[in-house]
Amino acid sequence: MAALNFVLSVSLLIAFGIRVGQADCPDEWVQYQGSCYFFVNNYTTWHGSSKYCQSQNAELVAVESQDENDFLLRYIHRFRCAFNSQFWLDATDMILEGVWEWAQSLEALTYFNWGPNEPNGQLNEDCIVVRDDNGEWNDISCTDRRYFICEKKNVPSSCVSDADQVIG
Ligand SMILES: [Ca+2]
Ligand SMILES: [Ca+2]
Repeated sequence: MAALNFVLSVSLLIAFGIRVGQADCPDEWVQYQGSCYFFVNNYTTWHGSSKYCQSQNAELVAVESQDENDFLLRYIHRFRCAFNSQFWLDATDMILEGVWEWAQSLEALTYFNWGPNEPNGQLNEDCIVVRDDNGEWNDISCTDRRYFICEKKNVPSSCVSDADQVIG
């Protein structure tokens, strides 16, 4: 009996462990390393993009590593026909020129992927887009229109949504 209990506990732990590791993304969102991403097929300003993401309980994408930049670029290339354009990031230097922060957290950027001679916009270019062809970044005017990607960070695991279903 004790042995059976042990086997059951281990099985439950393994099942639980596997489920905890999985993120649960809404339909049409893509999961990558603890975040869900939504590639929005809508061409608008940085503020408009940011507002839209917030309406989805998300933020404009914060790209914090080469890994994440590479993932986004791979995805953009897969859907090249739908998204033949650059994408807004959540970063801005509108508060203090030359000091780039993520708008959502106000944390300073630690990873950059500037293209050659960027950023070059000074006070006229306070928002960042990622290029769809090579993933390099460019500062441009926040009132320009571009496509964008929303990101939900630290999304709840499947077991949480399962629990919700049981309670609900
Ligand atoms: Ca600027
Ligand atoms: Ca620029």
